[in-house]
Amino acid sequence: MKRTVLTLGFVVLAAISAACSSAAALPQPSGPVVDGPTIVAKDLKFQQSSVEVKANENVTLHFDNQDSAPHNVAIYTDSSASQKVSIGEIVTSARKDQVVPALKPGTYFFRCDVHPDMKGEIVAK
Ligand SMILES: [Cu+2]
Repeated sequence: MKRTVLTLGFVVLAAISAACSSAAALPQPSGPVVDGPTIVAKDLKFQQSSVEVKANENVTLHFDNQDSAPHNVAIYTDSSASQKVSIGEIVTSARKDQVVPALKPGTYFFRCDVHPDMKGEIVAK
């Protein structure tokens, strides 16, 4: 009986980790990367409601989470958050760089996936 429970537990764990890794699978940008803006999270808000990046270049985004709450920068094509562009790692009280793949000129949407009320826009020019 104990062995069955252990085996079941392992199968469930394996299924969960498989689901997580496929959900996180976004193509990693290749080629040169230019430096980009910093986005600060503080008091459960992004301190920048709009940041600008160079269009058509991979950009390093600097995320600075000054909260003890977990946040990330998750970029989507628009506020429906249905099409992912770049999903940053969720961190707590830490800085994290994130390479955003080259964006065509336009306005994109970002939010914290943990707190979807935290949001802003990224303008690629
Ligand atoms: Cu958050």
